[in-house]
Amino acid sequence: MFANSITMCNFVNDTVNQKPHGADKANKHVMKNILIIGATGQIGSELTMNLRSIYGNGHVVAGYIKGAEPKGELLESGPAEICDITDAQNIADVVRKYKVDTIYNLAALLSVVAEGKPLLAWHIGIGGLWNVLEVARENKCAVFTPSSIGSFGPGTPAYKTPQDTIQRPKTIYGISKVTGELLSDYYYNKYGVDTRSVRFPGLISNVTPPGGGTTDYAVDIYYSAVRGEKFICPIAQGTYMDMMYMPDALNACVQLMEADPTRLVHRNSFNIASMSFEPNQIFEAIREELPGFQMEYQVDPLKQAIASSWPDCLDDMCARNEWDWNPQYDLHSMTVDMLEKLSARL
Ligand code: AKB
Repeated sequence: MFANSITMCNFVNDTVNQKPHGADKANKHVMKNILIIGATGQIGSELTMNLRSIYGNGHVVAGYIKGAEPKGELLESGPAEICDITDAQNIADVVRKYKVDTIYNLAALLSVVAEGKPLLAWHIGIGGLWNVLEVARENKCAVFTPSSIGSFGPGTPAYKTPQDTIQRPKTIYGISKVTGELLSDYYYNKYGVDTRSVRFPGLISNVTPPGGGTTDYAVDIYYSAVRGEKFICPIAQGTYMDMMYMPDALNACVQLMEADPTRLVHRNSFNIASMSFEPNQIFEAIREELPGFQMEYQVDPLKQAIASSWPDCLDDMCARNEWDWNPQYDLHSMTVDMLEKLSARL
């Protein structure tokens, strides 16, 4: 399967030192027609609607795979196409049909699921990325591919993790994220493909729940609180991780792709941060709004091992300096909004 998806790509035999073709090196990239691969996932479902509200419904194509078809507003508000990241020809066809200039590559298995299916995680994360980058090179598209706090490992400085530092993750998720960062930089340096990326923390949203991540507890806890249930926490007290509310994450996706390329010293991938907390702190933040809420710890060994290998909090000064990253939500304001939106919906 992996070999197939690679041989479908049409590689160019360039030398290592060839200069980028440069289309995006000096000029500001303008997003006109956008393809989102993985449009029905946790980030994709909200990013698609967000981009449609900015660039116009007809200019944002929701790419999905069989079994994860868009529904409701996502389906009705704009174009949708099957777009399987493991099939380079399929991606190229959609890109040409809609004259796509920007691809958001959001197809991935999250950290816990990836540990159970390492080959599939690599096949989607790296084989798929390679397909996207080749199609982007041939069609002069810009590409956004998220990395993660999972790209760091136990040897990384855990507190205020610098932008450029040790990246020796222990999970296949992290290994594919680091490889993805390097491959994206390679395509920028060698071919001038306008690749950009952020290292997402755990993302918290009241719309589409995540599936199979280490940070999912910080979403699940709100659902338990609103349903009046006791929350069973799989992550140990004292385990700090960076987290972010989805509206800030969506802004990061748009802001970075619109950033002036002449200001970007880094590309793949930027540390971004807005809040860092451990389970007891989010529990207390919820209890301020819902005093009867209860939580008990039943630590999941796999999730805990992954969480313990990740940083406590990232230093995001490069993102702030190079493209004016400036998140709006902290733990309190996110908690108030999450509880209000979930209560209204559930
Ligand atoms: C996960 O937990 O796998 C993701 C991530 C931090 O990349 N949410």
